[in-house]
Amino acid sequence: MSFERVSVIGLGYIGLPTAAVLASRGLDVVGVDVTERAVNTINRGEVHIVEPDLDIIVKAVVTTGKLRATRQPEPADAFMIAVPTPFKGDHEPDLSYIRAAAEAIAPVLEQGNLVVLESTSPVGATEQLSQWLAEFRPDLRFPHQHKDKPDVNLAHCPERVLPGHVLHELVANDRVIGGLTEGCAEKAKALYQTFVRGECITTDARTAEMCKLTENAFRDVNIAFANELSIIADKQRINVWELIELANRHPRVNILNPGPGVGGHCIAVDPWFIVSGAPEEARLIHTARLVNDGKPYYVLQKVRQAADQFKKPVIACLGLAFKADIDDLRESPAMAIVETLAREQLGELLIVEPNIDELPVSLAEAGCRLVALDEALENCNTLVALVDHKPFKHIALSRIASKVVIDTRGLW
Ligand code: SAJ
Repeated sequence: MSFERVSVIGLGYIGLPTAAVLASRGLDVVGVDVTERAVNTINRGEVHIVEPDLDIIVKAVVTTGKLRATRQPEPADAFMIAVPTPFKGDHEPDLSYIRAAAEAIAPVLEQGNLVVLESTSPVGATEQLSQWLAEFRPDLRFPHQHKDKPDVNLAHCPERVLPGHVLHELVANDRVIGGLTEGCAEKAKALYQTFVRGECITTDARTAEMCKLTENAFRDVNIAFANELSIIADKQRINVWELIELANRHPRVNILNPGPGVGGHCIAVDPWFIVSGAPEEARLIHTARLVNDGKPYYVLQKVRQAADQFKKPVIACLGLAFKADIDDLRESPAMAIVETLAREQLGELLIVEPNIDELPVSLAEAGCRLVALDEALENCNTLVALVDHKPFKHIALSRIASKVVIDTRGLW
């Protein structure tokens, strides 16, 4: 199967880099997004998200006319769906964005098309997508009904790129491609081989769905181990960083890093999809989520105890992002901690976040100040390290010796 025109539905952190890379390989790419601002920004050759080098490649492919954004889906050979899959209040997966994408592309689907679901999804979502498409287009044969020669081919190929390294990992990582039929998987493999240098391995859709969830749950469980260990070590008056460094000298031990909690929209979300699919069985995965979600409360308790020692606590909070050296504050445990401190009015809050120019409204309105690192170090009596951004690693120990320090990332 050859692909000349590909449509990417959802131009966010995954969709836009994917669209740009496909376009840079010479394919005609039509990006579709419901947000007018995103569409207009991209059509000017600019980007609405922060990711190293993405601006350069988007500018290049928009200038050559290989990438174009629109709000209205158009016919194409293949459709790649990269929309959010958040969870609802009860941690049940919310597939409404996938359903909306299905409804949007259904009118332009044609015989011979390929539809790939890239969004991280619970087991069964690709089949559900096939059912939705069939409802919208009863005139076409879909693979959940017709295993032999469906009119439209459907596969799941979960994204697995690390924010901050997306353009490299999009091309270099191996891809797991799960088809609703073997033919669907082979057709999707042909699409990915146009831009992936890693290996493209085919399987069925359910295994591919579970594979992505497994990768992120594996990391979550391992971080939970480190986070639990940090609390135990604290109680036993042991330095957890030294402890982990020593334990990791064993040839078969590799403990991850404790932190203030797990953030982002992947690791803290995807394990819940496993739990909701097998609530009785997923005991360890469920507990790991609770351990990681509980860590910010432990950090808060430490800060309260520290602030209690001062008549006028001046608390410097280093970092707001959900992890090091990015500007993404969404689902960030550091943000949650600082917001609670601000609400409780424990003292003066000095925030240092070198990757943003302005504090989020919730913090600005609560009277927090965004300051430079030097100013925070000069004026604070309590120092809380929440993110291991590069500039924080170079702080001279003599500058913090007289402060009460809560180092959640093992910076010093
Ligand atoms: N974290 C720790 N300790 C560690 C490692 C991470 O506390 O030792 C925290 C981070 O500070 C952050 C959170 O975990 O708050 C998640 O960060 P991350 O770097 O582990 O992962 P993400 O969310 O940026 O990206 C993950 C990646 N998945 C895996 O590494 C298995 C990425 O490959 C996926 O594509 C991405 O999720 C996704 O989109 O699903």
